[in-house]
Amino acid sequence: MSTTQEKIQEIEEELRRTKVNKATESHVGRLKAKLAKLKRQQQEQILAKSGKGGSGYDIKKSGDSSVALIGLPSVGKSTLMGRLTNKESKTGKYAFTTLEAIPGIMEYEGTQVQIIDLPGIISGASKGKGRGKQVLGVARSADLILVVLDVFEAETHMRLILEELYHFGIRLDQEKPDIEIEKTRSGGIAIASIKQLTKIDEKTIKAIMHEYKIINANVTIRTDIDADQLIDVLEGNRVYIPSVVVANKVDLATPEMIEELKQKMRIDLFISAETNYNMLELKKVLFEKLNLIRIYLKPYGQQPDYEEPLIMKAGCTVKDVCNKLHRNLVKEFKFARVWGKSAKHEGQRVMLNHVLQDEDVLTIIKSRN
Ligand SMILES: Nc1nc2c(ncn2[C@@H]2O[C@H](COP(=O)(O)OP(=O)(O)O)[C@@H](O)[C@H]2O)c(=O)[nH]1
Ligand SMILES: [Mg+2]
Repeated sequence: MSTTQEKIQEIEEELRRTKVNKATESHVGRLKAKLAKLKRQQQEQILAKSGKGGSGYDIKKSGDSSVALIGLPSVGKSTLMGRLTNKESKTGKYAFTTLEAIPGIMEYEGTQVQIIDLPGIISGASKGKGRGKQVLGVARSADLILVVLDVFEAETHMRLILEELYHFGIRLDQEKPDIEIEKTRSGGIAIASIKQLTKIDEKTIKAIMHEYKIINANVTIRTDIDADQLIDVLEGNRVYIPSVVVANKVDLATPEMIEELKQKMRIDLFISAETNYNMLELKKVLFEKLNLIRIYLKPYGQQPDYEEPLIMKAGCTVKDVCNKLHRNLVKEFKFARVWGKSAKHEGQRVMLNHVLQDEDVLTIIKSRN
């Protein structure tokens, strides 16, 4: 019997050897599915061994949204955290200074954003090295990941971070594939794709699904997916999180260096936590990327509350608002009235599934019983 690790290596070797073309596509798809299953097994074994999370990582969510700081040790995460929030996090000149996850609050335009300072991640973090499991665990539940790079090592750091996040099931800046799988009793696999599929064919889809023991199903695909994305959906447990990438310590870099880096990779902002350079701009970029909207609640027969808007995620519905306000509100809901961008006319009568937009005014009417 070979070990999980040996099986993984065998398949990775075969994948490297195999040229991808029409003739091999479905075989490659099946190999990738096998690989994903083995890696999940391996991950489960490692995480079972590495034990419980320990203190400091059960972050209580506060604020309207949360941002996790991810970067290698000593790139300036804690210094940056102190700049963005009203809370100072301990810093030091040696690695692993941050011993736990420290939350703070960043205020911006009436919105409270929770910023979470984390220990630096190192190579192998997704396999549990250097408290990697806890750090990545916090990152998984964040609304946004702020990737902090050292401007002098931006490329290598980015590669390492992307790899560790990927192995931990975090899909950065990827749209969640829209796929519905409805298992049936017979008839094989019937595929309906709304968009034209340019990266995967029917035979490969079926081969991968067979690998997950799905023989009969109606599959509806609304994203131009590739094999890896289909495997992600079948594996489940993946999270799709947007990111902002910053290069820190630019006070030490030359303009030429910065220009060269800009050409090579995506950096959303060059900053210096030490000198405060671009801090306001960073707050703005984070806020925009979080994609939040303001809803003004108007109690029945009264004026809207423009002072303290309810902060919601873009794309939210009246139901989401009800759930945020009170856990029984959905049950007591009769209808709502909306004024603003999402309303067809002022005071439009809407139900729970109505999608709201920034600066809408909303009145919720409860049924009396
Ligand atoms: N020159 C310079 N040094 C910085 C900057 N940001 C942080 N540092 C320094 O880098 C070291 C590590 O910072 P720290 O915030 O503890 O990094 P962390 O391990 O990522 O949390 C400290 O000595 C900081 O003073 C910066 O923008 N410019
Ligand atoms: Mg730190």
